[in-house]
Amino acid sequence: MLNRVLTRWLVAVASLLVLSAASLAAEKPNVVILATGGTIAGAGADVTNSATYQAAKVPVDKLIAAIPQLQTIANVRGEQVFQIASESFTNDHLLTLGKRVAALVKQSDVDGVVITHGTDTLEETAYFLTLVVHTEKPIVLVGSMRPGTAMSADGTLNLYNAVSVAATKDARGKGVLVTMNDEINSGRDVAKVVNLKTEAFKSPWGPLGMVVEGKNYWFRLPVKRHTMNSEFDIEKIDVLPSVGIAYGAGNVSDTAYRALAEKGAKAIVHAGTGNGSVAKAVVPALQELRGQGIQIIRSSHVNAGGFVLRNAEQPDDKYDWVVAHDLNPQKAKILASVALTQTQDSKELQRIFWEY
Ligand code: DAS
Repeated sequence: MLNRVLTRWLVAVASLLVLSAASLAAEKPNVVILATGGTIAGAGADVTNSATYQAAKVPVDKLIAAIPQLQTIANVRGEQVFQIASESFTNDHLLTLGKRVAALVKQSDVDGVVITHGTDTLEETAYFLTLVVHTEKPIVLVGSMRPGTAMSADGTLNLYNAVSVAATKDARGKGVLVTMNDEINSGRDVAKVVNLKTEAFKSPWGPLGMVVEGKNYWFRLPVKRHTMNSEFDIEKIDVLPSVGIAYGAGNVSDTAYRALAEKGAKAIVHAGTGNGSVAKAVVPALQELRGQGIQIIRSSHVNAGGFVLRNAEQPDDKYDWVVAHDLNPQKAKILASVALTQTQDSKELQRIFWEY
C-alpha cells in the first residue's frame, strides 16, 4: 500500500517537473546558431597562441556546450552550415547561407538567428543578408579575434552577447546586426578596421548600441533601406553576378581592371585613393570597359570610412560612372552584385547606392 502511494507521489512530482520544464522552455525565445567557421571556431596549440592558430576547427555543438549560460536566455540549437575560414567565402556560400536564414526566419518556432563567422569577410556577409532577407527578426553575426584556446579569448562573451541580442524583441527591425566587443553594430556600416585587436570592428557612423550582461542599450537606428524595406529578395536570387575590385595607388596601371573584365566581371569597383580618385593612366581603360557595358563604381580605400560624391574630383556624369557613397570597396562589391540581379542601368545603380 505504502509503495503504491509513494509511486503515485513520485510520478506526480516527476510530471510536475516535466511540465514546469516545458513551460519554462516555452517562455524562452528560440534562437538558432548557424556556424560557418572562422576564428570563433579556431584552435591554437597553446594558451599563449592568440594569433597563431587554425580557424574553423570547433563544431557548433561544442561552441554551444562551452557556454551553458546560453540556455538560460534562450532555447538554443546549432546547425553547421560550413566550416571554413571566411576569406574563402564565395558567392555560392553567401547564397546558401542567405537561403537557410530566409527559411529559418519564416518558421514560427524561430525567434532569432545567430551566425558565427570568420571576421575577415563578416562585414560582407552581414551587408548581403541585410539587403536580401525579408524579416523583422534579429539576425546577428558574431566572430572573434582570438581562438577559444587562447588566454582572454573573446569568442564566448561575443557569442553569449550575440544570442542575447538575437533573443530580445528590441533588436527586431534594426536590420542585420554584428555583436563584437560589447558593441552592437549595423551590418551595413560595420567593417573590420584592425586585424589583431579584440576591438576590431568599427562603424564610421558609430555603433547602434551596446550589450552588457544580456541587456541591450540602443543609441541610434539605421536609416538606409534594409530587410523588410529592401527591393531585393534572396528567394528570387540564384546567381550573384561577378564584381571585381581593383586597388588604386601611386604608379597604378590599368592591368587589374582589364584582367577583371577579361574574366567576366559585370562591374568593377575602383578602390580609389582619397575621394575615390582615378589615376589619369587608368581612365582610357575604364572608358573602354564602360563602353563594353561593364559598370564602373568609384569607392575609396581610406581606412576610417570614405565618402565619395558624384563629380567632386572625377567627371562621373561624363564617364557614366557610379559612386559608392560611404561604402568601402568590399561592401560596394556586395551591393553592386545584388543590384545587378535587377538592373544594368547606371542611373538605377546610382539610386540604389544612395538608398542602401
Ligand atoms: N581567417 C579569419 C576568418 O576566418 C579568422 C577570423 O578572424 O575569424 O575570417
